[in-house]
Formats: sequence, C-alpha cells, structure tokens
Amino acid sequence: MKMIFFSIFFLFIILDLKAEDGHELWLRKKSAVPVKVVSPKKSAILNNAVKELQQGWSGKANSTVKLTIKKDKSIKDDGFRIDGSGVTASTERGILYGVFELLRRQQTNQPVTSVVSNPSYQHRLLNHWDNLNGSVEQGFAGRSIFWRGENDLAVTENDRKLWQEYARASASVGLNGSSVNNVNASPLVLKEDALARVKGIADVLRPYGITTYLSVNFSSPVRLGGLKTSDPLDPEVIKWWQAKTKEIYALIPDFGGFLVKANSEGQPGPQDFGRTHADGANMLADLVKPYGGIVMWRAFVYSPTEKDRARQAYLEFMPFDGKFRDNVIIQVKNGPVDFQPREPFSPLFGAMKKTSVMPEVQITQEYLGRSNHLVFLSTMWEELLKSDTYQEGPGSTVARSTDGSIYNQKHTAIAGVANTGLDSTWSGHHFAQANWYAFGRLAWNNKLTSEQIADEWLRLTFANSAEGKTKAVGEEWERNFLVPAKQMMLESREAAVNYMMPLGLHHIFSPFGHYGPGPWYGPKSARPDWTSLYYHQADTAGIGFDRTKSGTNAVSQYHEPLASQFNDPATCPENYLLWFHHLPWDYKMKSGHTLWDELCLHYDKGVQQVRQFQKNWDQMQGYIDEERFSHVQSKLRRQAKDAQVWKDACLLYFQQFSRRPIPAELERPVYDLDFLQAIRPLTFFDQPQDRAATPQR
Ligand code: BDP
Repeated sequence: MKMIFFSIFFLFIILDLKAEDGHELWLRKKSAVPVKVVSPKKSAILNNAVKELQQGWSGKANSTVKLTIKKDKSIKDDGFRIDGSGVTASTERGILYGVFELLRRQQTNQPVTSVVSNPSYQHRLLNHWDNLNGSVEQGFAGRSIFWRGENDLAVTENDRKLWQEYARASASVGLNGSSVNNVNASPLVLKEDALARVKGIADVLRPYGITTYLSVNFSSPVRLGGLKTSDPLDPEVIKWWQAKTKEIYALIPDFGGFLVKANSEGQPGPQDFGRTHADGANMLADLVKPYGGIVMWRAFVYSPTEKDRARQAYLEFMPFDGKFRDNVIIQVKNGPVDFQPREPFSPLFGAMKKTSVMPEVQITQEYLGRSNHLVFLSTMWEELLKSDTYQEGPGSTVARSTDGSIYNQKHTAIAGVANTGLDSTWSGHHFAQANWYAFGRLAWNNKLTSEQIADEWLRLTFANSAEGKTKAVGEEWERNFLVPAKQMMLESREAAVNYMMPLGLHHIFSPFGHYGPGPWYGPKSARPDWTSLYYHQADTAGIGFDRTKSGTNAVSQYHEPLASQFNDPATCPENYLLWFHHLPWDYKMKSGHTLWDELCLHYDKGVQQVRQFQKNWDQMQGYIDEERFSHVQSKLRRQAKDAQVWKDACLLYFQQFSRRPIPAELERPVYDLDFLQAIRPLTFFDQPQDRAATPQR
C-alpha cells in the first residue's frame, strides 16, 4: 500500500516537473473559467482565436466576448481594438493578436481598459538560419525544428505538432512571418520535394497568421537549373526564376517572398556578373510583385580590401538609394559590423531615405555566450531603436526612420535571427526564451520598454510554478522573485558587455566559434578583418580603432551632430570610445581614471555582476519549479566561469601593452595567459555538471 502511495506520489512529482520543462514557453496552461465567444464566422485563424479565449480566459466567468471584423480608420493592418465588448479588427490576424493581448493583460494583472493597438512594423519576421540537413547555423538549442535532412523531407505528424506550437508562440507575441532556411542558402531548397515540405510548413503556420518566406541562393539558376549563368539580366535566368516563383505560389498562394544574402561572405550575387545589388534585387522583386511578394535584400557585405569593415555596407548601398523597386526592403544589421555585444547603430538607418530599410537583430546569442549566458537582449534592441540618427532633425530615431513615421516606405519590416531548436526549452536556456518574446513584442510596438517586457515575460513564464503553495504568486513572490529576476535581466546585457568588450571594444573573440576571448588572435595568414588584432589595434601607445576623420573616417557616415560628437573623444559616448578612437593607456576618462584602469574596472565589474546574479538566483529557490530553477542555476555557474576567463584573458593580454598594474583594489586574475591562449574555452570548460543538458525532442 505504502509502495503504491509513494509511486503515485513520485509520479505526480515527475508529471509536475515535466510540465515545467519550459517547452510551453510563456503560454503555460492556465486555469481558465468559462467564456462565451461570438465569432463572425468560422475560419482557421478565427477558430484559433476562439480556442485561445476558451483555454485561457481568466476574466469574469461566463462573460461574452464578441469578435468583430470591420473597417475602422484607427485600426491599421494587423491592429485591433479591445473594449468592454470584445475585440475589433479589420483582419482575422488582427483579431488573433487582439485576443492574445487581452489574455496577456489578464494573466499579467494589467488592467483591461479600452485600447487600440497597431503594429509598428507591417512585416515582423523570424529568420531561421536552418540548413536542410537539420543543422542550424549559429544555433545553440539543438537541431532544426523545420529540417531533418535533404533526403528526409516527408512531413510527419510530429513535425506538424511542433510547427503548430511554434506558430502559436510566435503569433502570441505578434510575429507574422518566418523565413525557414539559412541565409547561406542551399539551392536545393527550391527543389520540388523541398518545396513540398515548405508548403507543409506554410499550411501549419497560416492558421496562426504567419507568412512563410524562403532564403534563396543567387546562383540557383546554374546550380539547380543547369543554366550557364545566373546573371540577373539574362532573359533565360529571368525565365527560370519566373517559373520557380510561379511554382512556389501555386503551392503557397500567400507565400511572402525571398530573403537574399548576396555577394557576402562567399555567397554568389549579381556582382559576380558585373551587375549591382539593385539589378539583383529588382529582378526578383518584379517576379514576386504580381503575387504581392517582397524581397528582403541583406546589406551585410564587407570585403578584405576595404580598410574599415564598418564602412562597407554604407559605401556599397548608399549609391543605390532610390534605385530599388518599392517591394524591395534592404535588411540592415543593427550595427555596422556584426551583432557585437555593443555597436553603434548602422549609419544606413535614416540615411537611405528613398528605400525601405528594415533592421535585423540577432536573437540567437552568437556573440553573447550562446545558450550558456543569461543575456536579455531587449535592452540592446531598445538602445538601437531609440538611437537618434538626426537625419531629419532631432528625434529621427532608428525606430521612426524604419517604421514609416518619417519616410514614406511602401513596406516596413523588422527581422530577428531566431534562437529556436529541438531542445525542449526551444532556446537552450530558459531565459533565452525571453529574447524571442522580447523581439516579437518590440516588433509589434517599438516603443515598449524592456522593463515592461521583462515583467510580462517573467509573470507569464514563471508565476505559480512553485510546487509549494505558500510561495506561489502574491506579494511575497513579486518581492522575492519577480523584482530581483527582472533586475538581473535588465542588467544582464551590460554585464556581458563589461566582461567581454567594454568601452567600445569589439570582435575580440577566439576564432573557435565566437564564444570565448581571443584578443591575441591574428595569424599572418588570416584575412585581417577576421582577426582580433584588426579590431582592437592595441600597442604600447594605446588601444582602439581610429575611425575619426584622421582615421578611416567612418564617423562621417553619421549625420551631424553625431559625426562631430563621435569624432572627438571628449564628446564621444564612452561606451563607444574604442569603437571610434585609438587612445593612449593613460587617457583621462570622465571618472578621472586612466583608460587602463577604467578598462580593468569594467572587466571586474562584469565578473562581479554575474557573481551577484548567482547569489540572487540562489535566494529565489522555491519561488519557481525546481527543474527550471536548477537548470538556470547551473547555467549561471558556467557564465561566472566564462566571465572570469574573459576578464583574465583580456586584462593579461592587454597588460602586455599597457605595462600598468591592475588597480590594487580589484580581484587578481586566477588563470595564466599561457593557459588561456592554449585552451578552447567552449570545450575546455564544458564540464558535464555545467552542461545542464535538457532533453532534445
Ligand atoms: C555572421 C555569422 C554567420 C552568418 C553571417 C550572416 O557568423 O554565420 O552567416 O553573420 O549574417 O554573424 O550572414
């Protein structure tokens, strides 16, 4: 008897824990009360909206919620109005987003007052860098959710279930597009059998209002079609793309369009045939236009011969401003180099006034500790969106110059490089889910604060997950979990900048996977702009990349007053100082410290911040379920080790040039430089106890 009792007891615990493996993201099952929903008609999207209300209603029991579709001047695109009677929108998608917003408000204890909400961007996309063989470029959460193998393309019930969960999660934060394969695109994605799978994906995403897009390889006409050239002006090439486009739209009538990485990092493009980015983009744009499709053409270009990588996209794209079709959107990474822990905004924002320009941010943490480090990226994107370009006077923020507020763009859009994979957590770290969530929320409303986003996400993701009732949601839970966890999230990106690359330093990674430090990396044989030495330029005279007017003059790509501000070390914001300046080690900082001392203080602070996260987290035990608690705890331990490695590696390496002591009050390095230069931090410190492996699906 006792035995049976205990077995049942343990079974309950197991079930309970399993329910909180993180797979349900911010959409954990809620205890709903009955609600009556009046829907104008039956349709795939509306049925989902009704289902969400019935599953998640926590308002007054037996209320009636009316869903109304009608034209209304104040409601745009996918927007909606919520009021006492229900949700009104002009599209079915709008109803779905309104329903999710209504439920979110209920679940996060926000007042459900009358509200009209319109999205900041028309197209809100996740870009999946997923390969057909099932691997994910810069993916740190297991294998692809979309692809298993080039010869394993049949769609299974499991696929459909997972894609549905994915689509629901994305829709719940307002996202409406997914490009489902890597920008380093295999031509094989356009083969008949692969397209059949893409149709399978599109059919599952559609009922959640998600449009499907594909990345295409510019030399597909040669590599797949057997043509002699992929020259975008060649009539045969155009014919080939036209037939392909027709084939795709026959399968997927609401297909969104193409995403293209051309003449970048070895990818083929129009320049291979003496043509321009505009020639290439316009050719594809003309073909998808009759179907209402768009082309997102990436501006991520740089070559080994340009003296400053940060200048290249601007130099290459500005001459074509106004030369692109109105259904081409130039997709620009947030910063001029490559998703570094901190970069100033790309000078293309606001500068291309006659072209649709969309920001691309990276949700997957390629340069921010992968899925090992807790780094809430919302603050980074908020910083980007609020950056003032001054292009049309003060207040011309990146947000306003890309969302149609300033320029008359035919299309507005934003993309985030996804962090999803088959890991049961989806994102490899429970807190990395918050970055997917935050991206969607900011794409919907680029004025939201990270504070609000973190607050919502924490409540939705963790509230009432503690097994013991006493610690479940309430004032105590808010004080002892919500507040410190939010604080940690909001501080986490700055902490990562501190222990990795403070004061404007950038791209000083180990060549082994952009994970650990490698400020020493710079073999003679390597392409200079793929070495750390190129970016930090440290010598006995000082440190930093001189992009001033007397350096590479990258500053002049910014509108005044920024160009002058960045050009002068006295007015350049200190967090961009070494991005724009090469300064002596004894340069006096605003704090009164020398540059060297300030650098030491930042690295040390970063380590201290992560140690504090650990201490705070430990005190949160019991306020959430044990499974997720201990997973995060183990990840934080790993992050603390990595932060120490970063600090020691960078300070000991740079000290060889600064020839100055580490300030006496700071903790001393614990590793030797020789040792750190000899290891690969990712694998060396990947001890089983720190791996916190989560099941793969
Ligand atoms: C870099 C990544 C590389 C991507 C590239 C891109 O290291 O894997 O293919 O960006 O954005 O950050 O195309």
